[in-house]
Amino acid sequence: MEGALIARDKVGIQDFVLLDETTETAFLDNLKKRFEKDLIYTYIGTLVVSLNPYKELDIYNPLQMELYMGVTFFELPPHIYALADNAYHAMLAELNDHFILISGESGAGKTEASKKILQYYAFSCPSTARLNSVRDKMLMSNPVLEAFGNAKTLKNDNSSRFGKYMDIQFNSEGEAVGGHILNYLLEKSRVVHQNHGERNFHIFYQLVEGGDEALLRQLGLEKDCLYYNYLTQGECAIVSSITDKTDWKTVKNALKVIEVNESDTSDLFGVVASVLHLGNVEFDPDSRGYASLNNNTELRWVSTLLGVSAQTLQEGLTFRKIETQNDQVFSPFTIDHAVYVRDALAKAIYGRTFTWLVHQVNESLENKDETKMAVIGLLDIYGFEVFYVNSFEQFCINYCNEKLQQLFIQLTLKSEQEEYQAEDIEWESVQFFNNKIICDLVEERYRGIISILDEECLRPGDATDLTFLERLEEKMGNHPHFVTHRLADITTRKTLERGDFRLLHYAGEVTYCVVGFLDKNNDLLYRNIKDLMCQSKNAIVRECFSTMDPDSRRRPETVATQFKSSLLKLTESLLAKHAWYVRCLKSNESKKPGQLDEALVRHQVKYLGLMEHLRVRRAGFAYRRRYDVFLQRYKPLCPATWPHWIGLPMDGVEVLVQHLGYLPYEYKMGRTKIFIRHPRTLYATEDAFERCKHELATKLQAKYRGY
Ligand code: AOV
Ligand code: MG
Repeated sequence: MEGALIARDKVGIQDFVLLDETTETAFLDNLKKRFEKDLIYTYIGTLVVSLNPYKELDIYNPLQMELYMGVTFFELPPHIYALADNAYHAMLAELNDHFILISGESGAGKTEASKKILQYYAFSCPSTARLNSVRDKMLMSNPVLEAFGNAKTLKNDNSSRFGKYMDIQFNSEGEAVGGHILNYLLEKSRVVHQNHGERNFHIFYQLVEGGDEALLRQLGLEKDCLYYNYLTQGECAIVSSITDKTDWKTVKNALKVIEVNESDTSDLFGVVASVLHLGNVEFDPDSRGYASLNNNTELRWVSTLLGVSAQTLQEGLTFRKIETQNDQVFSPFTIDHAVYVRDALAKAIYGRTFTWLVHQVNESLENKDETKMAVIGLLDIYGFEVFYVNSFEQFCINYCNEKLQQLFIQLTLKSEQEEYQAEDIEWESVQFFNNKIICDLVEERYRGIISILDEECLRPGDATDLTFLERLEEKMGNHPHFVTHRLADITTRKTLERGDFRLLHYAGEVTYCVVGFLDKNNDLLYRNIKDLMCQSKNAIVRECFSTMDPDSRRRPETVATQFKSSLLKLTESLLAKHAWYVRCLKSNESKKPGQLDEALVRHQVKYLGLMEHLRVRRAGFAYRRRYDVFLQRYKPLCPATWPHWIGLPMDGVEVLVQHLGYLPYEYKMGRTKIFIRHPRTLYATEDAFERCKHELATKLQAKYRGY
């Protein structure tokens, strides 16, 4: 599993570890050469680099899957199946938990990779008739969660707007017996607002486009996406690459597979429709300029679908009732305020329903009676993203990517170091850019951006987004990764607005606009609206609102703090597992098939730390392999080991490499493995092996011709 036994071929090198030079140019040349031949996967040792081809390749069929089952890592051309298969067999052999970290920026191919891995397990793992349903549920959880949690953005037509970590649980027979999903921070703001060229979550369009007449009538919906305010802000409701109608059928079927019953399904569509109706609830100024409902039809639909009183809902959207000891005071809303409350309700209903859906998937995937032996976790989270305007959501998403990069750094350095130590081999360290400084900047207690944001959120009185920015400026001072208008030099100042701050992330700089930070972090909903939802006759809404606020007197944790804690928990659990990596690269910004934008790819190679990873792999010893495996492959090269070696594999390897003329500095003998310093040494051995095979084959042919 550790290093390639594959020599150069016409289509570049299959493992970067075997490149002659470790320059960025050589790295990119190799990627390019392979990409031109539709070879999108290349290894760095056991890490898979994947370059998005933006076109369907015929490399994911059952025949291919079969090919990769049970073969050692480097016997076949690089493939994500090889990684999946090796993680699986390692888990079975070592009886411990593994996880596959799939990372890369938005649109690089993470979600596709995670689906391919899941499909591979569904195909290749043994299964009994009873366990087939677990397999189907696992596969079918994808279209459901994607419908509700993915959307078209400017970066990706099917962009994940939530983070997902899925454990696949196996028994000792290697059968998949259950699963569990953890979801991270859904980008709820999309429900009520989409930037130009972007869409709301897929499910809305699927329902409107795909729902049959009877269902739409029952939900009071028009068969026209353009009719709905929440679907039209991005001005791209219909996109040719997205097949809403067909996807609707898949989702409906998938809901059955994951055991959402008819009544829940009907309530679920009720929620989706109620959000659309809410978006069309509009306000006009009354005689005093306060908000009054301009049309009751949409509100009545919301009240019907959610099973709540229309009167109370209308009141909740237009004024606040403040109870004093002897009196009731009515405080009417301005139009902006009413819109704000309406949107907050839409986001809350949708966000909580999404969490309900994940619970539902988990219940159906729950392993009820099998003994779980170990798990393979799949991590597929929203990738690093930079838009023209970046807000609280991008701040959270990019912070999450910093954490994953930090995890990668910790694990790759750690495991490499541990291996050398375990094998008693001297270790030469390689310099990394350690992004811990940026993680700290965001998350450090009392001093980090999240803490300062929370303080402002809790500060009574005049706290605003701009006072938050001022506090940041006071506290961050001259932090090398933080810039604002006030702290910037003249050249930078031109590109920064007064309400912006800029973070120099590991993957590049991002300018965040502070507008909405406090609000989104607080994510508050008025008490009376919450109470109303607790009385909803829609079972999902009732459940979501009554069970999720167990202690309503305590102020809930802010969004960013909750997110930070959940990422911390995730990191801790992942550190206890064996890691495998897929690093996804985006080939071009315009989603064009087969096109490679060299500058874009080079930038990703840089910030993902691929060159450093490669150097670490090669620092001391580029290649290592267990004695028995090495001996088994190369023993024909030495008369003393061919056809059989009697004795310890380690001694056999020593005899073999002496015979091959390895110089002392070229290799080291560890406890269980041979370590080879330079790929050239291995090339020579591999070339000799190829010649030897050829000679043997010729001899055999001659022998048969003789008969
Ligand atoms: P992401 O998950 O990394 O972005 P996706 O996996 O959704 O990116 O990939 C984006 C698009 O690229 C897909 O919809 C496909 O059209 C194409 N694509 C990706 N991988 C492949 C592949 N192996 N073969 C063919 N096409 C592919 V995000 O969720 O936005 O961070 O947030
Ligand atoms: Mg994705």
